Amino acid sequence: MISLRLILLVFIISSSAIAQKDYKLWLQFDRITDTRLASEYRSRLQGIVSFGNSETSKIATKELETGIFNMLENKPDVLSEIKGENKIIIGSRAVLNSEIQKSISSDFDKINEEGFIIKTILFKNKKHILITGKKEVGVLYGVYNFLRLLQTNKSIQDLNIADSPKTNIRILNHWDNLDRTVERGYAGFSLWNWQKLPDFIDQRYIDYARANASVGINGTVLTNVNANALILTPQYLEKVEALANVFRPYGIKVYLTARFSAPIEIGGLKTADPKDADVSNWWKNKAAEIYKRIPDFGGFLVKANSEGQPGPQNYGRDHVDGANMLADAVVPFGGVIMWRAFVYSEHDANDRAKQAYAEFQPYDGKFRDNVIVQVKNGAIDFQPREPFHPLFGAMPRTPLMMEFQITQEYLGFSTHLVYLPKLYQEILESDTYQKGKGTTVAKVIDGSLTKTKLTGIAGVSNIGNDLNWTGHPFAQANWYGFGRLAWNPNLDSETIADEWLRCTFSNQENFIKPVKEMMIQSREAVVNYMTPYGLHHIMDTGHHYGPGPWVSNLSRPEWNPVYYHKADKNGIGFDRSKKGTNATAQYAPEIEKIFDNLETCPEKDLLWFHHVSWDYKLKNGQTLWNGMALKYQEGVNQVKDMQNIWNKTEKYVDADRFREVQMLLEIQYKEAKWWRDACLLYFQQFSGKELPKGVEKPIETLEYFQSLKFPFAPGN
Ligand code: BDP
Repeated sequence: MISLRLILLVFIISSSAIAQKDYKLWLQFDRITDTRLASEYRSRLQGIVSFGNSETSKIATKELETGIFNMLENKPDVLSEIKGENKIIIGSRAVLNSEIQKSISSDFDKINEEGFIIKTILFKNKKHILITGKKEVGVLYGVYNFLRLLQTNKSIQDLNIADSPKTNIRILNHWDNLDRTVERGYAGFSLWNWQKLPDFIDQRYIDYARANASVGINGTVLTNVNANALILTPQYLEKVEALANVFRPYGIKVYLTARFSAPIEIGGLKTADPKDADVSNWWKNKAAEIYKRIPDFGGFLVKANSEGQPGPQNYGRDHVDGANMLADAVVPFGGVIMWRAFVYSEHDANDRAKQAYAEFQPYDGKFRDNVIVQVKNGAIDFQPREPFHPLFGAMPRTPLMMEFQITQEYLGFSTHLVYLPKLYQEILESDTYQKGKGTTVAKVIDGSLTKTKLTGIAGVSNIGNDLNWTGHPFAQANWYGFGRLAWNPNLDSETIADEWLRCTFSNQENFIKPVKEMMIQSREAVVNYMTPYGLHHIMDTGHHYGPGPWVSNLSRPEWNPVYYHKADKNGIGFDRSKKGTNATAQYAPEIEKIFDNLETCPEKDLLWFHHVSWDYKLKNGQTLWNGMALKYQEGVNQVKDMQNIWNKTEKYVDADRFREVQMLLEIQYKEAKWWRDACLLYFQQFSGKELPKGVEKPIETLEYFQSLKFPFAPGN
């Protein structure tokens, strides 16, 4: 009996330990094992002097205290004045000791309102480390960045760091429904427990805010873009207010999605016409009601006249009318409207990729100052690879914000290890040529090109109530990396992977080097085994799980994979060149020329822009058919490589996460083969050619793959 209890106890303890490791994300603050370094840190961190007593500054102090304690097993004293040497001094400019404030006053010129300074200073001839910012939240960001120096084993000898976020709105978009299901969510249910709010504050809300603040995310849209008007009723606003109160000290503003027809659905009006005075008044009153509860409410995110959502076009008005009407409602309170450009119409089957540009580009310069147009990274829909969205090069007089998808709707859900910052970086680095060479997407969205004040990056969240937040332990890196790139769109994704690995797992070089390699290659792997050479949107219908290049029976043409790959006897690919839909003309002439010409079009985007014959000679000398088949195989091989790398990491990683990732990689390997076989068997019907040497023969038939059905695939 006793031994059974003991076993149970051990089980409980060990399973909560599993939860803890995974749960703690990149904020593990593991003991520093390098003894020389640890003792050096200890000698320099002999106490904390904290100026200021706001909620935010209390959090900053606590983070420093516990972070240092966990990493160095040394509880630093929290002191009320600066005595002796080697203290960490924290506080915003306004509350700092006046002597220190004066001595570093010119450093404040280097940062913006949310920036921070970490600097080794002399105070009364003694060395200390100062962490400061213009605002309290800057101090908090500084603290997390300082802790990251320790987590990644960096020197803290002579520090002189001044850093600021390059964009204003760094925001997660939660596609969370009020019933707690998450559209395209693969990590459980929504974190927001609406039923228990506002009175029950789940510790997870705090941990969520903390994780976001640690990478500089400063906004969250709580609700799905396919919006429910009920969130705007007092019953729910009270709950939203409770969340806003939790997030505020972490520098995070709350935003909501606005259902355009809300004035009818919850307001009792007959219309939602943006030009109707009652409608605009209804929104003005609604905004006032929200701001009364939540003075720092961020504003609204709107999906209008897209995929069946209501919008201004229902009343013969346009996007500008709709966005500006809402903008006027929130402007007295400092709110913004994030108006999405993700539109495509059932009345125009010509080329979906052209539609957002066609609809939005003519509105350039017509939106109010507090409107920012939110554009997906590519012109179709969050595919494993897309060329950058042409709108980024075409609306110089309109603030544009980036929308990335962090949740892996089209990239294997939360079972595939795909390191997305690599994809994000590819887009951010793309040259739009808007104002000549070097006008990258990053420069468009950080405002450095157009000098716009309103800038932002949104990420469609991959977070749910799974113990490990994101379903796959490595999907945590996508949340982390999104935050880091939102802070600075010019950061390098490999550096971010390095940081994340050290903070999340281990500083051992023998672990970091291969695993970083594995993360970097994972993005190309998924492109190869799903959609090589510019193929896109050939996922199975509705849920988008697994391959479905054969799907052709959906009511709207552009919902069918066959619309996108256009495979026939002559070849494969979507001709978007001048000879085809002329989508290439939506890019600046320098880019248009490159994409338009089969010879100069990058091969990675080949079938995105061209319909190419099966015998077309690729740069490596292979025919397109052979090259494509070999790419599918390469993707499978790359997953095998990833498995081999991971299998050697056992001694660096806790047993639970090791095993978890190992099992997930096994699924990924199985599914990569599924993708390869299903796609090649299907396309082979058109090419009529044998598989080249080096490509494994499928074991199943095409009919088998076509028969697979997943009625309960998650996120749908
Ligand atoms: C598509 C998703 C759909 C979203 C839509 C959007 O399949 O669930 O509602 O994007 O971004 O990719 O609005």
